[in-house]
Amino acid sequence: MCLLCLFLAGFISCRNQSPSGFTVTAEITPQPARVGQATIALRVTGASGKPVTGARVALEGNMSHAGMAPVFADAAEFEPGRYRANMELSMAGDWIILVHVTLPGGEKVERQFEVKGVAPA
Ligand SMILES: [Cu+2]
Repeated sequence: MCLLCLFLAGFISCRNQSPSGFTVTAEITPQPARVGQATIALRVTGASGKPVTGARVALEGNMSHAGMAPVFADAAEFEPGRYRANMELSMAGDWIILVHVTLPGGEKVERQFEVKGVAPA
């Protein structure tokens, strides 16, 4: 459940705080988002803002309407605690991106953020 999603000039930020302070912040380019390939960069931090390294991060894109197959993408770590994936946004409209994180210890955490108003190509 997304507690606070902010949409700020070229920056989509979603902070979901769990008791352990686990946070995922997402940034999507291009801005504004449009149909086609998007790059999603994620910053994963744990308690006290420490980067979470060595996690497995998989993305699942769903649209807000029913009857459409989800789009999947795996994110690769390119800097400590920062992960990046390319995702094909195949339709204009509102998307919800689920972030499945498997921590190095095997614990699974899920976060989500919204990408609203993806424009036609
Ligand atoms: Cu759709």
